[in-house]
Amino acid sequence: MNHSRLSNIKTKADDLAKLSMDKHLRLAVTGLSGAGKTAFITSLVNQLLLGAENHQLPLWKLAREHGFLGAKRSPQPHLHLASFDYQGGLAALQSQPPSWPKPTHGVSEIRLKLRYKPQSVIWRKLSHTANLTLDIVDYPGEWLLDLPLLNMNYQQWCEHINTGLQDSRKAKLAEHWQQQAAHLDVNATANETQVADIAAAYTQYLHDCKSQLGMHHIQPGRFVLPAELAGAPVLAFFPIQPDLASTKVQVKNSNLALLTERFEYYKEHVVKRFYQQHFIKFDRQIVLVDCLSPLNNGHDSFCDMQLAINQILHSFNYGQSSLLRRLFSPKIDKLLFAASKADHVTPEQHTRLVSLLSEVVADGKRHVKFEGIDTETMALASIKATQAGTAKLNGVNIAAIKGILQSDQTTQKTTMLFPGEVPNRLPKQQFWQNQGFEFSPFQPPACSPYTALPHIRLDQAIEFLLGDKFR
Ligand SMILES: Nc1nc2c(ncn2[C@@H]2O[C@H](COP(=O)(O)OP(=O)(O)OP(=O)(O)O)[C@@H](O)[C@H]2O)c(=O)[nH]1
Ligand SMILES: [Mg+2]
Repeated sequence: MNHSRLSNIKTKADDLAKLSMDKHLRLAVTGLSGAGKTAFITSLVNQLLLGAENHQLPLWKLAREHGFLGAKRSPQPHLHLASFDYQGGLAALQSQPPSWPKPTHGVSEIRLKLRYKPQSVIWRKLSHTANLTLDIVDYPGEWLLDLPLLNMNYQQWCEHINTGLQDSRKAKLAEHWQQQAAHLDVNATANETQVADIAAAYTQYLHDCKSQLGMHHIQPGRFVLPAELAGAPVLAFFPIQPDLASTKVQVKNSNLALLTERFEYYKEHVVKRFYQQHFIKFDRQIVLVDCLSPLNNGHDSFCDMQLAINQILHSFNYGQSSLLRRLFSPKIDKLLFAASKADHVTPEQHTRLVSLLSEVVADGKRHVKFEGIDTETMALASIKATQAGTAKLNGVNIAAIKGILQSDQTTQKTTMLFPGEVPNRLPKQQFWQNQGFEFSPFQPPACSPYTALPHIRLDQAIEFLLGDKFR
């Protein structure tokens, strides 16, 4: 064989090796509003960008064995989307006093290219280094709650909202909107102004449910965080009494026809588009659940969080799939359930937090396991804001946490506290009557540009979510 043919074959083999060494992974970071998605993404990106210099990742095998060479930001795939504001989040964390990255108001994405030494001997023979492209999308948690709407028609949605009003506290907040809605003649010719006014009252009701009751079940989610849809007629609808909402007997051009049409338009053009653009193409998923804030807010808030998170899990695509099938119809094949903000409780309570989370997500987990996918449950803190220590109570040493409470931002006073015992099972009503839980938000830690953000088990999460990709 002549020299040029040999080198040609070698180039082709190198190209082939390069092709198979360049892997791609889309990570779904899922969670209700305030669960800690943006903090997780910020910390994950930070840990990866600090590369081989980051010595805070002992539970990630690749980093432990010096196989991780580093990461860089790459141009994101969708040019019409905002870029994830990593720099903004980091600047907030590094400011004096430090503050948390801002709540999310729209979709953004970030792409990282990770370079590593392949772990398997065979791959290493083909190439000394390989790349993994990692895509992550951030979005407001509220928008996720709209996914279950895709399986409902207008009347079913009215029934769903009506059932929720059996909760007396919600019913109280709904009074103003319902009084206004009672004056609407559903069969009269559509009156856009009246419909817009009632929709505004319904939107206010959703805001009140969120701020006063700590409820997550805010539907439609765009009503509270409309982004570019603010003021658009697609957000001017609301649920009515289910018996009046039949989609079969509708007078043409009536108020009912208008409400139904807007509901369907919202599903088709807002929810489905969001879903198709961002939610059907994932390979791995982390579901972040803040179990602690609802423990503060009471029984109804806790049940509402549980229902919301389990409903959402039915909206994703799960299942094992071959390499070829993954190219055309990717499915999530590994899912991590993570109890976020674990730095709010003392370390020996993390096992209780994990047991609690397992019960919270039991329904969704059954659904996912049925598809044969690999799941794990853990407690983590993306950005660790407290230190574990001990405090003396009545002469006895008890485990405690210490940090600067968000409420002490001006004085910067350090507080040592024991937040209460995390229940290891789904708590009953009595939990809030007898014991309760004192969850107080902490200021983030003082962060330096030269060291990675402090965390709890973020490396274990990386190992589970990405570990097998580095073979
Ligand atoms: N102590 C502690 N607090 C955290 C951590 N992660 C998030 N938080 C707190 O939770 C708040 C909400 O976190 P985000 O990351 O903004 O939550 P999100 O899921 O992105 O919320 P949306 O954007 O509203 O959907 C933060 O502002 C912090 O107060 C953590 O690891 N430790
Ligand atoms: Mg966010």
